Amino acid sequence: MSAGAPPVAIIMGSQSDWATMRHAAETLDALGVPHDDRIVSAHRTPDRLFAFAKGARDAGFKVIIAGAGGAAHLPGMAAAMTTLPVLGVPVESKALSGQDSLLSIVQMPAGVPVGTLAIGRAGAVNAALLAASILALEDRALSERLDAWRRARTEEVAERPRDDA
Ligand code: RP5
Repeated sequence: MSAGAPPVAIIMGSQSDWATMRHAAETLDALGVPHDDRIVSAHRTPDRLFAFAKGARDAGFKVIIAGAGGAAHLPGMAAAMTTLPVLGVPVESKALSGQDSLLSIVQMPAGVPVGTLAIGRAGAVNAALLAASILALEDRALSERLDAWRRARTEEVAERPRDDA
């Protein structure tokens, strides 16, 4: 298999997860990190998940960001089939506000790690930042873009609150 994939794969259990996971994609875009975004459902497309996770390293991916909601098996199942770093994003569910997603993703047994982020948008953004940090270990230019991104966030914070904000 060729190693031509971008460094980050963003996978999600459903089209409905994209509203959350697009924040990971946009953050990677802002940092100049290419990514491949795919719907890969642990429940509805298990063969697709198997093929993706088993082939991810040979395809050239370096980090996997996996978002899912409810009975959110996707990150854990992906981690079961690859030793690439897997960052899990709990998508906010209607029934339990994402607490089901969070607990499904975070409570992995010892031996199969999933780096679990916060529920929803914050988790998606931070998963992208962590993925970039991992890649920046061996990419000085990306490390400098990450520093600049963080500086820009700091500079956005006003000294005093405004009435019209
Ligand atoms: C999970 O079920 C998906 O990750 C999604 O968050 C949730 C609901 O999926 P849909 O019914 O919207 O396709 O597998």
